[in-house]
Amino acid sequence: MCKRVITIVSVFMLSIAMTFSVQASDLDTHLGTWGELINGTKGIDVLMDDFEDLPDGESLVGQANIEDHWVLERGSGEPTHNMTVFMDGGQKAVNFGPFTQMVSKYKLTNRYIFEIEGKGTGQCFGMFVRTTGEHFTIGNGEVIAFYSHDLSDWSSNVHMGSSGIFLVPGGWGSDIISIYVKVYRDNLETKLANERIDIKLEGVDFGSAYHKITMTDDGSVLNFFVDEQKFASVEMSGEATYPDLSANKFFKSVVVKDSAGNVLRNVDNVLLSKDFSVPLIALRISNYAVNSVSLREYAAYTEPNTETGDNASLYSVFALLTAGALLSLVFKKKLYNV
Ligand SMILES: [Ca+2]
Repeated sequence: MCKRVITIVSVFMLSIAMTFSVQASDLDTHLGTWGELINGTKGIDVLMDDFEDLPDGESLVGQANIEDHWVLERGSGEPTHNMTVFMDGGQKAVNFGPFTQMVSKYKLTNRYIFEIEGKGTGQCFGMFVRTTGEHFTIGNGEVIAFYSHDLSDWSSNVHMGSSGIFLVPGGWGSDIISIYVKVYRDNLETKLANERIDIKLEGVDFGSAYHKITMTDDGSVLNFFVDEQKFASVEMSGEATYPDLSANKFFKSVVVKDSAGNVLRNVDNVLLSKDFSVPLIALRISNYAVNSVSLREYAAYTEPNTETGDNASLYSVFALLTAGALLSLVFKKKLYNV
């Protein structure tokens, strides 16, 4: 009887442990070392909008609670240039039409998470971090917004934007997410070019359902997730300036790695802002649906307090010794009946 109860309890405990081990996502594990959310430059700890309070069919442009935190910009000349609220499966999302962008008003210097729930397979939707927020004026006098073609290579539609690193979900296959690194190329009149790294994700279809796409940034390493599973990291280092494009500082190079830590690409002369990051989303052509967008800031990174860790270890050892002493007393009493 007693043995059966112990077996049942053991199986129950084991199944709980297994359930929790399965549920701990890569993102949860990653953020486990990040500490507390803070009241960042926004004055609130979570800047999140699921668009559910906005009127169906209306543009984001003119919505005060959106424009308090985001700069909404559109190309001119076509009525399709819009960001329009629509009902999608019982929830409200925003359809980003051609030549639109939604740019954070904040230059982030703390650690932060930039996250969207998005759906679409257009080649020209980009989710950017580590931009300077500037529209560069390139050699031929063209001003390059983030929804603009950067004129580097007309063989691909996705070469958009001025600075930063951006993700294009589904653009090169419904189960592929592409990482684009903006780079400076002195031999080009436009100076702007891109390095593209495609990553295939098993079981993901960016066109048929909303997927959570997360970019985390601690100031030196970026981590990228789809549905909380990590698919890449980017290590940023060095410093460079390109006075013909910007007065801001940039990292010199990045190393892009897969989720297992294997190096996928080393990229030099990158245009990733060094001193701050302006996150944004932009669409050049086609359409893309965004169900929610959020920015969360965390305190600046500090080394873990190892003294606390040592104390915790000591407490554990003390607890084990105490438990051992109690058990030996119980057994002693049983065996020798003292
Ligand atoms: Ca929504």
